[in-house]
Amino acid sequence: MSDIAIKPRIKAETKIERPRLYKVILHNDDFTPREFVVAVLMAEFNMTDGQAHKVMITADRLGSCVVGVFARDIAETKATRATDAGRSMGFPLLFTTEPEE
Ligand code: NFA
Repeated sequence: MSDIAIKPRIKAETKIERPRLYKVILHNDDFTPREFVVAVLMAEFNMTDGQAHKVMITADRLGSCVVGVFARDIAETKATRATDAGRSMGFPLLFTTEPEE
């Protein structure tokens, strides 16, 4: 008989879920100047003038627009910084985050 003991092992299955991504959403308002919204989008979200214009116009027409999708902490930091940029100028500009489905 063999001296090698074989221990049965049950390997625990560890399901690793990839971290959720978060949308940053730009909300329309009646006061923030269009060009200011575009400037904030370019500065905080590294958009070109053309990309920023499209997002700004979409939010203006529909009420809101997804600006981009990021890891949670990055989405929250960008939304906060962009909202604060408006507030610092007295504008009600608002960016929020929400998890992707
Ligand atoms: N609705 C604003 C205006 O006409 C522009 C705006 C667009 C503000 C998108 C906020 C978001 N001055």
